[in-house]
Amino acid sequence: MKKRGKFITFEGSEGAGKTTQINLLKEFLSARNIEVITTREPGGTPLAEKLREIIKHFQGSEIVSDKTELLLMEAARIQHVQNVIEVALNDGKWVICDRFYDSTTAYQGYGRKMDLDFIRQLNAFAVGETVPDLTIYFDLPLEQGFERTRKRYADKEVFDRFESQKIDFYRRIEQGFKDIVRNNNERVKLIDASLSIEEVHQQICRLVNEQF
Ligand code: Z5A
Repeated sequence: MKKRGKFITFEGSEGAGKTTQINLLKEFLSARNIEVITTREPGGTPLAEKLREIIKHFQGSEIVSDKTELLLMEAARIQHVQNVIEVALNDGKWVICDRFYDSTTAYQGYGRKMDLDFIRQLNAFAVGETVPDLTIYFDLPLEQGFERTRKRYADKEVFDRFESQKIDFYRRIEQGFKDIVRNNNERVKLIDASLSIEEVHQQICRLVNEQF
């Protein structure tokens, strides 16, 4: 039987640099002959990607309840864990995932002000034993993240359901992530995401070398 792979998740606010760094970590690990898959949430399977589209871009006069958003996130996660993450880990591959259940705690729990204990139970129901071996939290002042994504927004006429939220929503999420880091200090490690792309990459490589 193959040795089970490692499961690494990246968390942080919008524009923190997660996607950029996931690609660099994949290159770093591949150069060490480690088989890696990269994936994202919500999404990662055909059905979960359809749910992502609905979660992010549903338009029309019908109001999307926060409860619906939460359950769609978890439904997408169940598909993803079962059909992609577990399969890869059991096959000895490492999995790097852009956001995972800490985002649900931060966005739906702190951001949408939904019951944190209920979210903890739902997260556990969705993932079972599939918990990350390491979570890297990208610490970046909100304004700096907004500045990084500003160019992307300049050409946009329609914003998705998260991009159109007010600053208070994002402040609550930031607080949520800070609490998650403090309460899970064995699993969740904070890096300074305000540095250059190369310096952030070096911090991540150091962490990965230390942990595994
Ligand atoms: N969501 C949720 O509510 N509940 C959940 O359970 C889950 C998710 C799983 C997914 O959106 C949304 O779903 C998200 C939370 C919610 N909504 N929000 N906000 P997404 O996947 O579209 O968005 P994102 O995860 O926030 O990713 P992002 O905006 O693409 O940011 P990123 O991946 O962290 O950053 P990046 O694309 O790598 O970099 C952004 C720009 O900065 C880019 O131009 C880079 O070239 C630049 N960059 C990157 N690093 C640096 C450094 N170090 N210096 C300078 N510039 C840099």
